Amino acid sequence: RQAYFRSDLSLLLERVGSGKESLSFMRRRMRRLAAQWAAAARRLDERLRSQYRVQKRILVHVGFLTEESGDVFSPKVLKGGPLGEMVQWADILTTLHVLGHNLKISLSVKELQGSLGVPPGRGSCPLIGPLPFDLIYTDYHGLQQMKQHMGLSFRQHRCHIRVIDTFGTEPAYNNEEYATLHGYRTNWGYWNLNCKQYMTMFPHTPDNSFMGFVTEELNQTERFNIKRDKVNNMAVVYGKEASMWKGEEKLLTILHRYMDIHGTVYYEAQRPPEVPAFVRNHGLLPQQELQQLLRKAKLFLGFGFPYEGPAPLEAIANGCVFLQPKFSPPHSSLNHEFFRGKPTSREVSSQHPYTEQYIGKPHVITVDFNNSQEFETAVQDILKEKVEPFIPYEYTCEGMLERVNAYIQHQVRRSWPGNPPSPFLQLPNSTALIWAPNITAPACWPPLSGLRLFLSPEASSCVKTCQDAGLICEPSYFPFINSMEAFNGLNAQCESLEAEKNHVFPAVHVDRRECFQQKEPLLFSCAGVSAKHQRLCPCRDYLYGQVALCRDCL
Ligand code: U2F
Repeated sequence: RQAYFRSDLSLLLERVGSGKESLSFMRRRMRRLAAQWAAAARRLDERLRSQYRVQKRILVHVGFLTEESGDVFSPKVLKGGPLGEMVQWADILTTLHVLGHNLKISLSVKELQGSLGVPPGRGSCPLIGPLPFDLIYTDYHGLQQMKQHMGLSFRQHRCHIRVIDTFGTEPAYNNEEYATLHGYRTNWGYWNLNCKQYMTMFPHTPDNSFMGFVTEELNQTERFNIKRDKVNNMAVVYGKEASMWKGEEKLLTILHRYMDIHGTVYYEAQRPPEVPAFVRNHGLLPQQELQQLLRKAKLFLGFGFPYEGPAPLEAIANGCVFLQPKFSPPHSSLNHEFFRGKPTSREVSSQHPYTEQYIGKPHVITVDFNNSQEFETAVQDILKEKVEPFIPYEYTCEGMLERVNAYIQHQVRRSWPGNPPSPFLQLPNSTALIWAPNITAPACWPPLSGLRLFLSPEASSCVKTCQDAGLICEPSYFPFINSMEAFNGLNAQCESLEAEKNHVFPAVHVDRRECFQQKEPLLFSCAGVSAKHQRLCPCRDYLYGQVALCRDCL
């Protein structure tokens, strides 16, 4: 059956239900953004008219909101707890609904069992017959619950699962055997999925798929009003909990010399939060009122936590400059409590690396907050600068619909690792290789026409190598470049060739000129890095403002 765009959200709102603060928050968000989604759907529908889009049967099982997982988030919705996950799930559900798919929502293990056809009272009864869904979106909690309740059929059906995973999962952590043998085993990882099945909140590593969320867009009148009403010396501090402001009195005092400072810190009537007296604290605001505050403010100031949330994008979308601390050394699961145990070694270079790397100046200023002079100069510069509201296309409704639609229609098993041949062509005056255009490329998505192959410098990941070439690493291409031909084409001067399980392979040992192929397809990794190896890196182009998609991807 064909999928048709939907602009009416009432059926979705009904299905989400209420009864929990988290669900009410999500429904409020869906309602508020309804017109924006409808307009985006119209535009994308126009553009994709010629495409036949298959309607999929989709189960969405939101594990972290189930009572069985403890649901620690819902009671904190109105008390300054994390809302980023709720923002994202609301937007995922809306995207799937608007794209016209056949959606079932599950918020408890009982509903999950009902949806999967597991008879009640039979905890780990295997699914009988085929899976009644083409795709299942869940999170790590949900994955655990599914494994428990699908029994043996979990293995058989796991390629249909997509895991919403805020911070991402790297291949070395995902492969159980390798993680166990090499110290990458964490509480979350080792599910042996294809890493593209993990879908992140920001495009952290191309090893995973970038799911994202949306940011509220402005119409012409709102843009005009923002220009008219901006208060040049008004700052809002990022942080719903007083703990996020702790130890920052010195910087706040400096900022206060130049600007009026506002906050949205949650507090209980009898216990006002511990923020300096000169701060105007509004208490935790409904999302809509926070938007209004950001429309007036010139500066949105982060003190380092929370990491990688939606709020800086909202601030930038409303014409604020986001000022944030640089982390030196970067924070990661190796040196920071918050990331410890997360299945990634990614180095977080600032509070919000996405805004630092993909947006940058004049919207985002990243400085060393230990250097108060640097901080003060940044504030002075911001006061002088005029900044327009900005949203990267991938964080608009249209961008999210476009991306998720491409995943749903194209990201199928055949585009995932196998062992095909690899005919290459050297690009003139370049160190890169491309797929020979006269040779029929095997079916792959993203299409192989986008492939550019590089040999990384030593101690450089493929994420970095591709980035330095203005491209992005594409893990789906790894199986096509895991060959002697690829090494030869890049003039790697191999003394020998062996196949081993290692998350930096295919690669060349820098001293011994030994070349290594990858033996375990699940270990193909863009993120992997080794001081002793030069890696073979498959890169591709990407659309401006839509890093998940290549030029020929749509
Ligand atoms: C992130 O979670 P947070 O919820 O802490 O992220 P924020 O960026 O602070 O805010 C999320 C939403 O909260 C809203 C705001 C954002 O969309 O509009 N909000 C509000 O409604 N009222 C207010 O007064 C202030 C904010 C991240 F998203 C999670 O994935 C991480 O787990 C967490 C920790 O790093 O950070």
